[in-house]
Parts: sequence; structure tokens; C-alpha cells
Amino acid sequence: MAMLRATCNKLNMGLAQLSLIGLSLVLLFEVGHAVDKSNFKTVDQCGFARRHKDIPEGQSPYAAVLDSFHIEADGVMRGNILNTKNGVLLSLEVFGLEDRMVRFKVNELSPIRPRYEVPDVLVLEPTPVRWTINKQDSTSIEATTSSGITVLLSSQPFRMDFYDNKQLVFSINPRGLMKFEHLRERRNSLDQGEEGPGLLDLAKDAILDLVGYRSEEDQDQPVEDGEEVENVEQAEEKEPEEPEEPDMWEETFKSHTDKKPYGPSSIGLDFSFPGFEHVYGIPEHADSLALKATGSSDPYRLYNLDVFEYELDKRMALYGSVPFMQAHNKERTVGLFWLNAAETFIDITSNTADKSFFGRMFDYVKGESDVPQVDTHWYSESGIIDTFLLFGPSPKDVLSQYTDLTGKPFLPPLFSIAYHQCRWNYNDEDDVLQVDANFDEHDIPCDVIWLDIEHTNGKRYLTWDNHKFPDPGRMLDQLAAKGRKMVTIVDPHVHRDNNYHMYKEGKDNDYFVHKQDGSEYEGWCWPGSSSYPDFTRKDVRDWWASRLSHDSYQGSRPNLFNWNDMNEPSVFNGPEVTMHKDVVHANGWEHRDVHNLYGLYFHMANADGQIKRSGGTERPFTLSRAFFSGTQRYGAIWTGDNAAEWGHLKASNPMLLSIGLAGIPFIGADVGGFFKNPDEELLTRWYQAGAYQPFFRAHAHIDTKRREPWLLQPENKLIIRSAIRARYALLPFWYTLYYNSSQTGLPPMRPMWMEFPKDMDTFSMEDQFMLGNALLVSPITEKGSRATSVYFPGTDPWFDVDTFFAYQGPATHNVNADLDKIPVFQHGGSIVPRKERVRRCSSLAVDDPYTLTVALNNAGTATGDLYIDDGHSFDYKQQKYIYRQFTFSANKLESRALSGTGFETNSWLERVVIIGLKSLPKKVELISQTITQLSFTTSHNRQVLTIRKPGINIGQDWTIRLS
Ligand code: NBV
Repeated sequence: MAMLRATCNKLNMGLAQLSLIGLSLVLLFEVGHAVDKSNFKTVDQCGFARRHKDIPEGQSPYAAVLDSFHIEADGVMRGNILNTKNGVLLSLEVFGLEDRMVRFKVNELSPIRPRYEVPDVLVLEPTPVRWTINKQDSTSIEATTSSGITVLLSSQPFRMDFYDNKQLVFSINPRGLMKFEHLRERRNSLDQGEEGPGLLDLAKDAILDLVGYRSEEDQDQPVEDGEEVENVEQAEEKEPEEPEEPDMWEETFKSHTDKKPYGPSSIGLDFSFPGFEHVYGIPEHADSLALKATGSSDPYRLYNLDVFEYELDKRMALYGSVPFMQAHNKERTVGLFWLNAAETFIDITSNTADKSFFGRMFDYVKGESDVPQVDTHWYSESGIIDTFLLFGPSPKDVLSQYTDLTGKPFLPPLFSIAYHQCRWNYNDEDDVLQVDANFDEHDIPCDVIWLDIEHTNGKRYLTWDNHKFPDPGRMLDQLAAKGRKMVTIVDPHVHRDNNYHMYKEGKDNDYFVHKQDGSEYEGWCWPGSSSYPDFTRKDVRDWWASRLSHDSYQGSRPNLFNWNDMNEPSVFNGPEVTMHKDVVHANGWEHRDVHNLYGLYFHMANADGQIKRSGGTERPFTLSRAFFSGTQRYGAIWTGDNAAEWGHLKASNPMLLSIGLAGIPFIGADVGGFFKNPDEELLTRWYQAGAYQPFFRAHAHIDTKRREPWLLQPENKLIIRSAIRARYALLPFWYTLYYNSSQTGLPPMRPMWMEFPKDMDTFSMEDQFMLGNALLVSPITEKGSRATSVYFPGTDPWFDVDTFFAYQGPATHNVNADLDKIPVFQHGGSIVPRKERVRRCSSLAVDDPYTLTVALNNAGTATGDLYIDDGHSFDYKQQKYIYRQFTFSANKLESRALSGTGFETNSWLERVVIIGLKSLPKKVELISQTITQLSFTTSHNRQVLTIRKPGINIGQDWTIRLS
């Protein structure tokens, strides 16, 4: 009973209301239990997935109708694919795209109603480049684009093989697993299960004739004039039919029945990556970086879900989805983007390539033994097949291509890449100000304090609990005076209360999603009975955004930002804790069509609201739990409700790396673990890892013990403090990485193979990673560990950032990792900028001076860069920034502008540390307008030269000469 009451309090409702939701909900949210898997579907519990997953190989009924293919005026190759079993014709469009990409779309040629095509994810409709047909015969067509991509389109069965400069890199439908369920009217129940061969053949014949195509067996029966017309009419009247399969029109999971008024609509296709053994991406899963063969286990699932206490090493769906996969080998990297927002599964098998297609056009594999291959099978519940093939060839090219399509990441405001202090909940204004004061008292930098759902008036977002926060503006102003910010949580469910402005306005304007009968959909979430705005509608997003204005959001201030939780969306009493699939969105689309986009749209509205409240001048910061392709344009995401366990700390690295590979670079995991209480060693190690991961926020569940750094033993507190300080010192480096990311799409946190693509030893590595191309980080994630093995790739040295000790690669070394040690190494050949003064928060360090650490490679050279702007506005889009390149060679360190003009800084160069010099200089001079002699010292066995106080403005051109 006590537990029931506690849960009631958390849900902010009475016992009577609670009983409506049922005991299962109470159990669902009780802390201390692992995920209740029975709440979530396995592949066998999804009707459409069952119809795809066991399709027999090599029996594809799909044939490309070769005569129908032609290159149209826009350069696109278009033609038809026939399902020879039921006569349904599909359209195929193959677009060669600029920058070494190909897109192909498969849709029904004449669907009885339009099928959903994902809007708002691509930043532009990519321009096609022209195909030129090289060869065409009765079995295949071969065509090439100007960028050297060749497609071999085979007719029976339908198959496409894509070659890049004579090398086969993608095969489409090689196993014949394609399945495209055409939309149909529901037959009279008496007909169900009966196949009508006569009718089927009639329709099929009519369509075959329409497109001038007949299979060999069909060709012996010539069609008379007139008969053809009659057949077409009949075909139009009577749609081709297939036997009904279970769950096509309705299916049940637990107590939920999903009625499918539009019937089956799923799509699926198989893709092989010949020559590859490693595939990555398709987050979000609590799984390894290199994806595993799914074999007899469930496929990887993409369906945004609020999974309570998720387990590790699983392919289960989590909060976000990006249907983008990369394959990498020593020679190249390629990408596959399956643009579909419905529930999706991906099966992965590792195999040996069918070499007949290698040699089909070119003599590529002659003499080679078995060529590895990864086979993948993708299937989604609705929509069309809309796929992009990205030909790389480098890992960086693939990310650049993908983010050309889905958008470059936003440039985060500087404070947001610093340290964040969160917990469910900081109880009231006093508590917040106490936490704020403690950071100063203990000399620990912190930029942001967060408030979870308890700060609101009864989980009515964009309101405050007036008892706990009587004057939020005052509290925010006090934080602002310290240079600090605040983030409040804003969830998408809207409490059904006519006195709540968000509900009233939403209801009056009909902004909420509907049930099939047209009534407002009701779901249960934190406030109890809730409605869900239809964020797929632009007018609804605009309304929501307008409610973040300072006028509307009472007590808000410019230093208040927000956090979007539960936006999968989470619906406590819905199937799999989410929205019913038959809920109706704008234009009649079903929730099943748009599910994985819902969270992205909500994130969009919130980020937009922040931009608008500043009159378009300030960059937003919004953290979201749900995500999809394109999320990188709007904000940061985190990996949801992890646990204070060593396994979860370890898993944070591959999870974040996978999301970064999917184009979303601003990512973090709750430091300390959300559920349960970490011991001091775990919490300390977690801070050390978090300090080197992109989004750095400590967070904890409401039922956990308080764990702010000063509550730990003095030794642990000091270690955590130095980890946070190390993060602050490196903010100029991080900010530069984020700027680069906003230009190129490359994540700051990168798998080793992205920087060392030819080193096969790095392909499965996930316990160490790179920050940019300069720092190798190998966080300690094992209890009791005081040393660790680190693999140093390449032949240039790697320097321990604390001791400057040089490690030679390529080799694995055992390195010290006492509790106060974070194994971080700077690569010879790189230059890293830092600000070393300790400050309360990032905004107070704006004018602080810089230290440049120059780590020399074997050739005695190094390069690096530095990006500076005002840290918060969009002025940088008008060139108001400084972007400089530093180059060390021939004993000279030079600083030159790469771009940016209209920004000035007061910061100067305080120190230059050069590691790995072969011989020490006698004289060091600064050359700018004048020549000044500089003092220097040596240390660490004369390996390290420290040049003191060059004193020059960091935004100017200068040279430091060693002689
Ligand atoms: O808002 C409460 C929590 C939040 O602290 C957490 O970060 C989210 O992932 N939220 C989930 C809802 C309750 C989880 C049990």
C-alpha cells in the first residue's frame, strides 16, 4: 500500500484515479525491476514482421518489366516492377544523385490511396544526375551516372547491383526477400482465405499487356485486340487478390487490439554488402558498436519506445530510431539510409558473397578466395521503399553525404557542451540555490541546473508549482547573475484540464490527435488523463513554439532552456507504453505511418520556440529522448533511463558512438546512472567518462540517494572535480569540434576506425574512441580496475595528456589507470587548444587566455584548429567568428585565419607546450608586427618545451620560431 501511495504521489493523482490505470501500471514504474519484456513485442508478435521475416530465399515473385524502363528528361531511370504472383505493378525510380549517392523509390503504380512518404526529414530534394544506358538486353539493363556509379538492373527476379568504379558494393534483393503489400479493399469475410485463380490471372494478364510485358510462359498466348481492353477494365473493376494472412486487418497484443482499416501495407527488401564484414549504426539499441548477426535472435527493431529499465546487449527498440547503416572495410565505407518512419526491423546475417555478380561486368574478384558479405533484410509496417545508397568512399564521406541529405548538426550554444547538474528532482527554489552555491563552495564548475517534472503545477508543463517555486524569475535571475542557466522539463502529453491553458487552447483549436471515430484521443501519463498534440502539423508546432515565449511561459527568462522527455510518445496505458497505431494524425495518416517521427516533431517545436522567443537571434538548447533522422538539426539527445551499474557505464560508449555514426553528434548518457545508487568508485569513473563524452549531464531517479559531487568522500570529490575541470579546460577544443560537426556532419566522438579506416584491429573497438582526430580516450569502465590496455594505431606517437609519456603504435600498451587517472592521449601531429583558468562556468571564461598543446609526429609536424564566436547567437552565420588553423613545421608554429571575419576576442595566447621535439631550441621568437624574444622552459626529460606568455591576441596572425 505504501508503494502504491508513493507511486500515486509521483503520478500526482488520487488512489481512485490510479485504480483506473490498473495495477500493472504501478508495477511498471516500480524501481528495482529489470525491463518487463512482456510489455514489448517480439518480432513474432508483430503481424507484418511475421509475414516478412521467414520469406524463403530465392523465390522472389518480383520481376522488373524491362521494356517499361527509360531515362526521363530529368535524368531519372523509371520503370515498373511486377509482382508476378498477384499482378500488382509497382513503380521503380532510380535517381543518380550528386556527390556519389543513389536513391531509389518503389511505390505502387496505382495505389487505391496514397502511401505515406516521410516529409520534413530531407533538407532538400536532392538533384538527380543523369543515367546513361550502357547496355540493354532481354534480361538486364546496365546504366552509369557521370560520377561513375553503375547499376545492373536484372529482370527476373528483380535485382539491382551497384558498382562503384568496377567494384560491386550493394546488391538489392539478391536473396529475393522483397515484399510490397499493396493497399486493398477488405473483402467480404466469406471470401477471406480463398484465392480466386481465375480473377487473379485475368487481372495479371491485363496489366502485363498494359505494360507490354509477358513472362515466357505467358507469351505463348497471344492477346487479341479488344480482349486486352476488356481485361484492363475488368482489372480496374476487380482488384487482384491474394490469400488473406493472419493479422492483416486487425491484431491483438495483450489487451490492445489494433484495427487496421486500411489493411496490410508493409514493405520489405534485402540488401547485401559484398566485401564487407562490419556494419554499424541503426540506433538506438543497447548493443555493441559493430552490429551483430541476428541469427535466431530477434532482429534489430526501430520503434521509438519508453522502455523501463532497459537491458544491455539487446536488439530491442529503445527511445529513438535512425534507419541508417554503414558498412566498412579496409578499402571503403558505404551507407544505406532507409527513409521510413513506421515500425521497422532489420535482420543481419554474415555470409560469403555470390561471386557471379562481381564478375558480371568486370573482372573484379578473379583469383580471390571467399569474399565476405553482410546480408541485411529491412521491413517496415507501412510507407514506401525510399532508399539512399551512399558510396563514400571514406567513413567521413559517408557522414558528409548522409548529413547533406538530412541536415548538418546545429551548433550548440557554448554553455550546453559544459557540465549539467540534474536530478529528479531539485525540490524547490532553496534546493536549487543551495546546489548552485555548493558548486561555488567546492570550486566545481557547472553551467546548468535542471528541474524535472515535480517543478510543475501537477505535471502541467510550462507552469510552475507555486509553493515550491514562488518566484521562478527571481531564481533564474540569481542563476544568471552567476553566469548559470536552467533547464526545465517539457513533455508532450497535455493534462486534460480545461483550466490549463495548453489544454484549453489545444482543445479549442482541435490540435490534438484523434481516435478513428473522430473523438480526441486520450492517453494516460504523468498528469493522469492526457491529450497529445498532433506535432506532425506545422500549425500545431507553431502554436507550441509560441507558448515558449517569455510572455506566455510565466517566470521564464532567456537563461531558461528545455528538455523533452516521454516524446516517443510514452502513453502508460497504450500498447507497448506508446500511442495506439490507429490514432489519426493530420491528413488522415495513421500513427503507424508517422510513429518514429513524433518525437522529432516535438523536439523541432521546442527548439523553434526558443529561437522565436529571442526574435530569431539566439541559438536554442533542447534535450530530447526520442529521435529520428534529422534530429541533429534541433538539439541534443540522451540515452534515457540507464542504471547505476558498471555494465551501463561500459555500454554508454558503443551506444553514443552508434548514435554519432547516425549523424547525431550531441549525445550523452546519464552520468552516475539513472536508476539505483552508484557506489563512489562507479560514480567517480562515470564522471571521468562523461567528461569526455559529448553531452555531459549527471542525472538520477527520484528514489535514489542524493549524489552531488560534494556528498562523496573528499578523495572522490576531488577526482570528480578535476574531471569536470578537465572538461572545462577542453571546451575550446570541444567547441571547435562542434563547429566542424555543423559544417561536415562528423561527430566529435568517433569510433577508432573512422580515424584509422585501414586498421582492421579497430573495426570492433568500442571501449576506446577518438575525440576529433587528436585525442584518444579510453575510459575505465571496470570495477576495481587500476590499469587498462589501450591500442595505439598508426606509427606516430601518442602522448599521455597528463604525463606526456609517449606510446608508440601500432601496438597495445598497458597503461596506468589509478582512480584519479583518465587515460587520454594526444596524437602526434595534432594541436589542441585549452583554457586553463578555473571558473564557475563557461561564460566567465570568455576572455580567458589559451594554451596550445602541440604534439609532434615522426616528421616533426602538427596541425590543429580553433573556432571562437560569441557562444550563443546566430551571428556566426554572418561570418562573425574566428576560425584559425595552427601549423607546426620546420620549427615554426604559425597561426592563420581559415575563415570568419567580423568577430574579435580579448583572449590571448598564454602558453604553448610542444611535445616530442627532437632537439631543443636556443632561442624562441614571436613574429607578428614586431619580433619579440620569448622565454621557455623544458621538462619531462627535456621532451616537453613550454613557451611562456607569447601574449599575442589569439585572433591574429602570428608565427613562433624556434631556432
Ligand atoms: O521525468 C522523470 C523521468 C526523467 O527523470 C528521466 O530522465 C526520463 O528518462 N522520466 C524519464 C520519466 C520517468 C521514468 C521512470
